[in-house]
Amino acid sequence: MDLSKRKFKEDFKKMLTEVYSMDISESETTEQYVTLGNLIRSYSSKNWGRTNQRYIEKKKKQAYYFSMEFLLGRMLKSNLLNLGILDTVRDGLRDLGIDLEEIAQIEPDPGLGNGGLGRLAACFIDSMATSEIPAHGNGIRFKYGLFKQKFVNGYQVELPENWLQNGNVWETRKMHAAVNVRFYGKVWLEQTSAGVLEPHYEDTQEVLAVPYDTPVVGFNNDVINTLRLWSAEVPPQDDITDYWSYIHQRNQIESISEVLYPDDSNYEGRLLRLKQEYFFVSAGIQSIIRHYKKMDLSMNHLAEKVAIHINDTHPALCVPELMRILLDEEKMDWEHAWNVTVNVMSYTNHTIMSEALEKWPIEMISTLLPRIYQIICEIDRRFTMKMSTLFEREIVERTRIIEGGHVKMAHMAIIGSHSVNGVAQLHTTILKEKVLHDFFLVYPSKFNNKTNGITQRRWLMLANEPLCDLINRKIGNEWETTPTELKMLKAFRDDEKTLLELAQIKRLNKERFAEHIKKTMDLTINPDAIFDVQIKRLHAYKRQLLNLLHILSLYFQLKDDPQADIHPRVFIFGAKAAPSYTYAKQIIKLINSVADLINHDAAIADKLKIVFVENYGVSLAEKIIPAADVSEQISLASKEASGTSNMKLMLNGAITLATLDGANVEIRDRVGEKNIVIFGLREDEVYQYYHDGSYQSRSYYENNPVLHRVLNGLIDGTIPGAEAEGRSVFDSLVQYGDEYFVLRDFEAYADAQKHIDQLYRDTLQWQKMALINIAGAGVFSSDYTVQQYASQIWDVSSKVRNI
Ligand code: GPQ
Repeated sequence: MDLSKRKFKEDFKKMLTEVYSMDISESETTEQYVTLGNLIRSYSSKNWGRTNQRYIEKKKKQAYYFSMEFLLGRMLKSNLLNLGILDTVRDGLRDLGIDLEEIAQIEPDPGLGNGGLGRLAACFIDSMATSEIPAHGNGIRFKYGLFKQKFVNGYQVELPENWLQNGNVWETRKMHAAVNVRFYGKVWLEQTSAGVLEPHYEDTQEVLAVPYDTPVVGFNNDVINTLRLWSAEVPPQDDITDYWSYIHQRNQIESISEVLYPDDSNYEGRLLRLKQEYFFVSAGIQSIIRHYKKMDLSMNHLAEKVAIHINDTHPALCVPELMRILLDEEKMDWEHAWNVTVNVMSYTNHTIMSEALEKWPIEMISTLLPRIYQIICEIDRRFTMKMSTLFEREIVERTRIIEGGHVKMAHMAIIGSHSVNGVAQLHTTILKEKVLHDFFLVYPSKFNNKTNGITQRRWLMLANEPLCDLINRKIGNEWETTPTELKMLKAFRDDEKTLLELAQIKRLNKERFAEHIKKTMDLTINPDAIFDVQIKRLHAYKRQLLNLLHILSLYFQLKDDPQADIHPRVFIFGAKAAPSYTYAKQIIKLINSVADLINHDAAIADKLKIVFVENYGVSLAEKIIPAADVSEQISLASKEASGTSNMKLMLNGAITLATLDGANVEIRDRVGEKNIVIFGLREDEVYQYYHDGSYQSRSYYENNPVLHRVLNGLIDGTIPGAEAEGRSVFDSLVQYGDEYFVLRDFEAYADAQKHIDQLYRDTLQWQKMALINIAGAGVFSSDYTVQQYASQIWDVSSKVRNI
């Protein structure tokens, strides 16, 4: 948008008076933040309205991304950037004696997600608006986001994250768009005079779903889409007979949108979670249908105007819910309704880990959602009937929805969608050949790959301004809208001046991060050390343990030989563990205890340091990633569906140290083997081990002296304060089979780390690698990913840029 500095300053002062009756000298940062937020909203409101109007007038097909999680991160600077007024506002504020950075820090970081899955949804909505795709987010307005993590004596402690405490400047409550969602009760079908079956309900519980809309601003294009998050409330009642039972009922209802479940890649079969799933699914679909009806088209044409995306299985009830509306409310017959539903729905799978698969007990679904359960049964009946004529009995039994007393949500999502995608090439191949092979036989053409992506706006333009400036000086800014243009940087691969500038920027970012660590943790780290980063949820398959065992081996090496030729390292961890995930929490404690030991060992000095940041989340990631030299992507091959921190880190010039898992494979293909460090078992080797059952972790303990010493270190008192955790980890690795092949990959990992150490010593060579990584990161822009969803899955328009 066009905005002069003079106009901005006037507007800002005026808004401050309107909202707070204050002038600048009286105002504090909080007031300045709210004022700026309001101003941005008022700047965007015209285009928000216009975007919606345009969609309606042109009867555009629109896509709705249904996701339990949207891990947005702070929005102030991102909105300013996308509106094209970041510099103007920064300058204007400076004139007024206000520091934009300071204001930006005031904003709570909305943690409405656990990790990669939720962050992907946030990158996608940013990219959808930027790519001019008529597409919106649909989710839950959790009152409490993901817990705040504290370390107490090295243990993770969870505190509530009350992010709405001081209000939320970005959202608008839309009472007129509220809908009712029905739970519990009895349902029966009666034939009407017209001969159709009509459901009748008794004793249901009605919940009012109230939407809060947040603008999703496209980058420099006047497009503003909507993120609609639903809040659960009690429907208005004017005949409260029993006050206390009303209060009880109110609390119960409001608890639906109270808190995000903190489990990542893990199914926790609680009733409240099922309520949450149906709540935002039903509210979202009802509101889509309401909107569709304004176009005055027959329901038979719904799939020509609406696409609904099921992000993981959490919103899989979209399938029976749309069926319910088409059958019961729109009086469509089953075949037509089913045809419409399948054409509307598409589904993304995000993991092959079996513990993540949602299977709801029949008992629970049929009690909470009796009508939905009837419909699921009918979908299952028709599926098994049809498939029995085409496939072997075993295949039908393995693919049906209702089995063993449970409703299998992934099966429902696959059967009810026209598209099923994985999130990286390797992941999609494993789905087709292994995990979902039966379904691949049944529906080969439904399967497709959409490799994940990240938004270069948040993860480069905002997080790393110095690097962004350098890139713009070298190759111009076309990459901002056509990210593959970053490849032009390759022309500078042998240009010493550029490489030294790159080194200087990294050094600056590392100094900044070191200052932050000094301030927040009172820990001194040396910016000349290699900053080696592993930031992701704590999960056994991600193998933070492999990293830790290697750190211990370096520690022992330095204890034996203080002169050992090891380049100084700072190992940086950021990770939350699900509160009920005991093993993950033990690993957190162990890392913290090892950090204590090493960081306070005067003999080690600054040769080794461990920084485990508390409460890792989007805002911390924005500080860590620009300062990273090494990107740890060391999951057991086949287990990480894609990974996305790998993409953010390469975009910021970190060198990837990785197994051939998830999108690491595609990163290697982009940058070439010389510009990435690969180690460890490959996916086929892992499956071979599963097949022949020959893995004996104990033999690695017994036969590798370094590993032997390190593992003994876990149980011989070397690590004060973590005796129980050390024992538990030791046992899991040595006694109980080492499920994720940590010991098997240890030697290869240690060698790879040695290689990194050597490479880092040659600054120019290292920076050349970094430059090639940055230049190759463009394809991993979520702009391209969503453009592919738009054209290949949703069939909605977009402004496609050349890849
Ligand atoms: N992912 Cl199933 C999550 O973050 N949470 C989940 O519950 C599941 C998957 C991740 C997955 O582990 C990463 O490999 C992906 O990059 C990410 O989803 C986005 O697809």
